[in-house]
Amino acid sequence: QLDPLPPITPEFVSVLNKVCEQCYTDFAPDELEVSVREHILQDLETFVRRQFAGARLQLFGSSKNGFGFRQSDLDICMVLEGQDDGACIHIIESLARQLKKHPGLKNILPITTAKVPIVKFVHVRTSLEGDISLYNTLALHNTHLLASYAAIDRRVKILCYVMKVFAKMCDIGDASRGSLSSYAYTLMVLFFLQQRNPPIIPVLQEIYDGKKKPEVLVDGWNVYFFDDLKTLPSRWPEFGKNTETVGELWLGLLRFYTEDFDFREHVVCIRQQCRLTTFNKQWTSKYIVIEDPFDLNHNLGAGLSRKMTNFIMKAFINGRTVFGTPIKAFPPIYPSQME
Ligand code: 3AT
Ligand code: MG
Repeated sequence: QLDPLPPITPEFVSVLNKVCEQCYTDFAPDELEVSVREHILQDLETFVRRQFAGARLQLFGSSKNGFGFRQSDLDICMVLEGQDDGACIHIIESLARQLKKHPGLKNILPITTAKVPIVKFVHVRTSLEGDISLYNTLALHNTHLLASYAAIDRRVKILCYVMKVFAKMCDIGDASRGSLSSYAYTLMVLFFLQQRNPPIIPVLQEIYDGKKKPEVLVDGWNVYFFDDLKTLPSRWPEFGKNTETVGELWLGLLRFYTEDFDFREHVVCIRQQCRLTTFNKQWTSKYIVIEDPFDLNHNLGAGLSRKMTNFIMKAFINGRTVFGTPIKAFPPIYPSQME
């Protein structure tokens, strides 16, 4: 038998809110750290241009999406003006050779076998890890999408930090070791906030003038979303209606993914309000299905093994006990029961 748990009193919620807030204040970079990242980027661009005259470097990922940690890696996208994305591997190899000559960098490692070829490096003075990818244009757009959601409501930002801290502490947040990426967990938080009643955030990809959604094609996918956030209050009737605290929302999120959300049937999908099913997507043999908001063929959960899925679900279930709302019955939607 477990020790009796504290009741969910107003005091308890107040402590929980503080803990959530603290995930943000303890881990978010300050202005100086943000400007250091920009500085490193500028320096790298100048250096790279010695060999690749038309090169343009841009930060993306958590350096730009509003959910960065002090020690988050530097995700950099390189574009060569006047050239398309052919000969990627060749460019990555020659970029790596050039970066080896940069005195401020170490551990240069080209990775040309991955879906997105990259050069990894470590910035000596700050010990920040970084990678440069080529023509990773969709990632620039999904970064901007996440940044827009983060800018709508402070609770979005805080909850995404809580989720990332939780994922790191439970060791379920490293895609290179078979679990899910930070990006995937962020999508899970955003989806939950869209499904809340009343919702905290809208579906930005579904707000537009006229009958037809505008088409902005990148790599064959429509990357349109509503980003004129100043006018959102007049465009979205639900704006500001939800008054829950971050602590309540965190408990709500743990409950949502252990009790309400049916992983067998449904897809974590932030591009539409209407529920999308694994059957619609023909992704029924997968355990946790998270659809990329732009690249609709991309399931962020595709690499999960059955064992890892259970490990992740157990982290959520244990999370409920840790945060004082243990699950009463074994969840009927537990992915391992899916076979
Ligand atoms: P960290 O703070 O670095 O953990 P992050 O959001 O920067 O969080 P990553 O460094 O793993 O996450 O990824 C950098 C960006 O690359 C985030 C997203 O724009 C893109 N990205 C990452 N994983 C995927 C994926 N599986 N599919 C599509 N885009 C991805
Ligand atoms: Mg990153």
